[in-house]
Amino acid sequence: MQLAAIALGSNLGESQQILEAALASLDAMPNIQVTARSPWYRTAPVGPPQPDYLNGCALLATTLEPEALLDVLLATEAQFGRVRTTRWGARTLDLDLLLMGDRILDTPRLQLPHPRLTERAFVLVPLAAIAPDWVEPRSGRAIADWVQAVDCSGVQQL
Ligand code: A4P
Ligand code: MG
Repeated sequence: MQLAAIALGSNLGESQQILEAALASLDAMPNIQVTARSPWYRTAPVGPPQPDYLNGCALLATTLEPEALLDVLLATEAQFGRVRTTRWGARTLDLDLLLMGDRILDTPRLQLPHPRLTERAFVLVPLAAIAPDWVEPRSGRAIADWVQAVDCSGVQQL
């Protein structure tokens, strides 16, 4: 078993229902258990002008290898109607793999830890709510430290 941290986001459609359904769908898989989940947060969009997002994070216990877990996340996005248009554009469901144990991976398909994890309040605030002591392995600094280094004013708990 490995522990993985994922980020969930949506800013199109019935976002809260979509996020809840995505978590339930992941938890229903035989090789994944959702062991912790953050509250949902309304967040100001980063990138091009678009509606506010709902964001949250969850911890998954899984026997899957990172690449296989990414496949599950991409399939779950597709199941909930994600259509890729512009990079950083509006989406019904975005699932990012943030951390998996202390693994570091740099392949074209998968970078671990997620390369923008330490810059983004919409990821760090929910992650700090459930995993403040998790050490980001590239930097050696805990999530609780990273969240103090970003501007969290655009992130409001529902
Ligand atoms: N990929 C590589 N590493 C990873 C990883 N650790 N987790 C590859 C997930 N995917 C990873 O992703 C493109 C490809 O990245 C995947 O197929 C996978 O092979 P994508 O989800 O299609 O692309 P994207 O999400 O449009 O682009 P990108 O650069 O991943 O955007 P982000 O970083 O996900 O940002 N503002 C607010 N407030 N809240 C948000 O949630 N999200 C974004 C998207 C922009 N602004 C936002 C939010
Ligand atoms: Mg993404």
